Amino acid sequence: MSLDKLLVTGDPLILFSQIAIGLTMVGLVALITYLKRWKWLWNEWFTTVDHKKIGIMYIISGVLMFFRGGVDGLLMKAQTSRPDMEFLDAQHYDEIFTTHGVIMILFMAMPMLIGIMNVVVPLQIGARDVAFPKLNALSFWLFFAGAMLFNLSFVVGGSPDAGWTSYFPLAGKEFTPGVGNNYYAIALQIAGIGTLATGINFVVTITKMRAPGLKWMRLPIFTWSTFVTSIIIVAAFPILTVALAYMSLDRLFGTHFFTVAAGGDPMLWLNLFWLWGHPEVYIVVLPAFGMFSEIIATFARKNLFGYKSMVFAVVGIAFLSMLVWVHHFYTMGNSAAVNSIFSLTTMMIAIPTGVKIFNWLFTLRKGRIEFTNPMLWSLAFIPCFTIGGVTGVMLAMAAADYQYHNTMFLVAHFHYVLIPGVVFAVFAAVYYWWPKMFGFKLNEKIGKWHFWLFVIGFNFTFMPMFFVGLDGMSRRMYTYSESTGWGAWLGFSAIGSLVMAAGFAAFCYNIYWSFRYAERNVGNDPWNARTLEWATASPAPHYNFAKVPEVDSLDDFWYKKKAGKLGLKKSDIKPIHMPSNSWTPIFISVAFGIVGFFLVFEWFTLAIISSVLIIIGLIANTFDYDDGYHIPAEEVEEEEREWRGELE
Ligand code: HEM
Ligand SMILES: [Cu+2]
Repeated sequence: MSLDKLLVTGDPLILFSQIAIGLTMVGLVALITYLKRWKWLWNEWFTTVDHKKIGIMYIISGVLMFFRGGVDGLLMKAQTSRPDMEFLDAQHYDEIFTTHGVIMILFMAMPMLIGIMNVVVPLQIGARDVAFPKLNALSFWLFFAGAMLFNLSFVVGGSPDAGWTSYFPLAGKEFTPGVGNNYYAIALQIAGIGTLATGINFVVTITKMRAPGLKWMRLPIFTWSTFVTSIIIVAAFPILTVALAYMSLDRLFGTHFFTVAAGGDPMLWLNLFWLWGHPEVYIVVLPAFGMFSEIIATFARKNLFGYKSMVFAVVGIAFLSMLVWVHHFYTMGNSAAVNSIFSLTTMMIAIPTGVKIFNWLFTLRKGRIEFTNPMLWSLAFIPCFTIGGVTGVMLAMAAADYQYHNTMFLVAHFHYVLIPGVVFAVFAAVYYWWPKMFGFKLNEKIGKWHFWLFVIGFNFTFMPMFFVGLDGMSRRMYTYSESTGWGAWLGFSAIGSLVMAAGFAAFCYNIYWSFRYAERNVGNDPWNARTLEWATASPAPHYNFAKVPEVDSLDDFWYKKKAGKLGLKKSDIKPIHMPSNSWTPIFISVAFGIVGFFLVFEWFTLAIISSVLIIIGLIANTFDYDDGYHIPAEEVEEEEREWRGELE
């Protein structure tokens, strides 16, 4: 393949980005070398198996990907801001909504949420780490390799352009011949393996590693939602694995799983995709429910209303989420009976979700509400998400869906679910758990700017899309004429997206400001919270807890705090066993990335040769007999004294 085919050329926007990406890379390498930080990066981060650091790396990747996906969003909004706009052509618009959708769901929402689970869950259950720390590192690096491979498509070879759903026959070789959709098939596969491993890891961690006395019905609600989410991951991700494997076989090796003329069936892709895809939207939204529940209880200064019904609601939603996938294609020739059944199951999800909304409202009732940043995001979430939910029930009615199907109404609906349900939640969680990660709070004042700009911008952006959608504007439409009358709505919406972007900028500035100037030493429990992660120092020490806590009730930390029973006896401090760092996860994942790259370009000889690297990594891992090390008791004692003062 010649170089001009390999690199995407010809478009000034892309050329500019290529140069910018190149310069950033060179600059980063130079900066790290200049600061002599390579060794530190390798030892402290790249080879770490510590769940907190892995969580932080997930969150950083998520923020970067939010930037990329957000720029995609802004470009689309710019293109549709006026009738007959000539900013992006049709092909370019197709590529952008595809990468936007994929990146936002798989490379922004997923790492953000998995990152927060990683940081918080082991602390919330009083564990020293997850059940399989090295597998956890492998999960992260596989996700990261997949994300980088996917992003490479922007500059090398060309982006996928068949939508984040990549329906066949459009996504097949015949209609989408370039390498773009190969990137989709291979990069999602690599990242997906990582996610599946995360699911397994958290199911085992929460089942087996809870502190003594932490029975199921005493689990903090965020841990519950992580547990249920992990079960959905384990159930749903293998379906994506199979679907992508078929896609790869069709595209790379000429099989015909999805070609009608050769005995295949494109409906097979649709069914497999949404059998994974619908549970996937619950995978990204259930952890958010858990986060909001913790935050609302903390800042209403009350225990969570209806804890048990919350647990049953999460389990109920998870169960139903597996039974609704056909609502994504009511219009594609199912019988009336099939459509009716899936209409019913879909509407049933509104019941447990409604239970949760009322539980949050009752938790707030008569609470002494403190309007901190995490709480503001939680309060904004409730009405915004309800708009998303109610429009979802509208779409659930099969007969009515014939009108809304594939219109901007749908696009507005799922952004009203995903932005409050994922992005608001992630912001709330980042503000809330930031002290546990870094030992200081983010600035509340800059946070208010972030909050108001983002929430107002969000509503301005997406509310008009309901109206143009009802007026018949179809989804993925890159241009429209003056006579439609949509210009004013969409112009307004485009301005809204800029306001939202300003909110995101305020968030980034807040991180910068707080790293430089925020007050340190905020103590172990800066929010006066209720769950176990606040029982240890901020930032949490490497070993999490000097002595594994014992739990006697729901909100145990809260009651022991009130009773002054959180002291640590010197005699309780013993040497602590910890797992060692490992280079194999990052090595294996980079190898996966390289093999993936060759597969994308269908350079099979190179792919086979480089897959030797994966095997070397696996063999090295098998012969790794290192079973960890002990932190001496004196070291633990010293670290505990630092924040507790005297020990008992
Ligand atoms: C940050 C602000 C955002 C803006 C301005 C934005 C804007 C848009 C626009 C204009 C479209 C395409 C509409 C069309 O022509 O069909 C779109 C599609 C989409 N967005 Fe967003 N969006 C944002 C955030 C998000 C987030 C946070 C998520 C998910 C967590 C998300 C997921 C999607 C998906 C899955 C699609 C469908 C892509 C496809 O049709 O294949 N977006 N977005
Ligand atoms: Cu669905």
